[in-house]
Amino acid sequence: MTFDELRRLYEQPLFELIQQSRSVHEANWPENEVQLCTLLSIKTGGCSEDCSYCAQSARYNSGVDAERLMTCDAIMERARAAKENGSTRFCMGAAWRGVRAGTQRFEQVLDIVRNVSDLGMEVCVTLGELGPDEAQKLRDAGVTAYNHNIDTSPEHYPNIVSTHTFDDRLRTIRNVQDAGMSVCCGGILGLGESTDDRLKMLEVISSFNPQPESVPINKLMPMPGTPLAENSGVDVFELVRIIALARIALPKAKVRLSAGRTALSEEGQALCFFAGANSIFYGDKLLTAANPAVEKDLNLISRLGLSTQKPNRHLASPDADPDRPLEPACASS
Ligand code: SAM
Ligand code: DTB
Ligand code: SF4
Repeated sequence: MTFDELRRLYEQPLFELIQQSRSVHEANWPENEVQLCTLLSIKTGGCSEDCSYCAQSARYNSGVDAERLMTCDAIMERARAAKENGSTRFCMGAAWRGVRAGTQRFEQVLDIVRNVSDLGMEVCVTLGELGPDEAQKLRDAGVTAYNHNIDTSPEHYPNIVSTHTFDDRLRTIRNVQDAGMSVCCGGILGLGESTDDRLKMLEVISSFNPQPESVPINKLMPMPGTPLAENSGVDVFELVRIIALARIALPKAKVRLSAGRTALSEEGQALCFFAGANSIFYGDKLLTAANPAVEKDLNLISRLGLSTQKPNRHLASPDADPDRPLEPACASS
């Protein structure tokens, strides 16, 4: 969808915009389901990059210490618990600039992915920059979706990050698509961007071919010690408008109401679901920051008469090898 089309939609009164996004939503997602995705930071902190919103950058005194990559066994324990709690997607994040094939840590990640993939949930990872080779190996190991956000408009991006470029992000996304993984790509509201920046971000995301399978919309959680620690919040109706636009511009994508729900009322979240959001991160913690409690989320979903998404076996492991046992042990155990 072009910038001008997005702008025209955006300029309508809120209720008209929501009416349109609701009808796109009903046509494409008649089930009234919310997908529950569990997020786990498998490698926290100490990142070389300078993303000015991120508590995991080694450049800021955010109080988040650098940790080592979690063991495969510890990750499997969390993945099994996530499945038992009703998650249909397990997303693993690492605070790295990127990964390189042939390194020990990449081999460890592949082992982790193979194991998690055999649990039958969708497997998403976000590990930073990927080349074509790394993308292919991740896909072969069982990754269903790769999260790589463009975060904001191409114009605003250099104000937020200096250690890599917007084009670097696009290149990784291309590599992910060429390898046959789904793309999960969204952004953050509250980085000091203008409305036009938000619309340009959606213009870029909706122009991907194929369109992303999921679009996380994060609301900045201002992290102490980062350059954006004092940024002011995002108006809830602005958030709802961007969700509505994402729903219209990407009718088949999961629109994920992502970071920042702890600062949103239940009514605000309900409006986001009504406007087109159909997925959340589920569990008391995001990567380093807080998320609403599991019971609170289940309670809200139930009071709204929504249901939680059933597992999608088709997406669960695109290349699962029928000869491999369902749950092999981690290589290191
Ligand atoms: N290092 C990888 C990368 O940059 O793609 C993966 C991890 S990174 C933390 C994943 C995404 O989390 C970022 O692209 C950003 O959209 C989101 N994020 C990080 N910190 C945030 C914050 N303080 N508030 C809202 N979203 C945040
Ligand atoms: C995404 O767009 N949001 C998630 C996930 N992808 C990896 C991360 C949110 C991070 C929030 C800040 C934190 O926990 O440090
Ligand atoms: Fe590193 Fe990702 Fe955080 Fe940027 S957003 S500092 S690349 S972990």
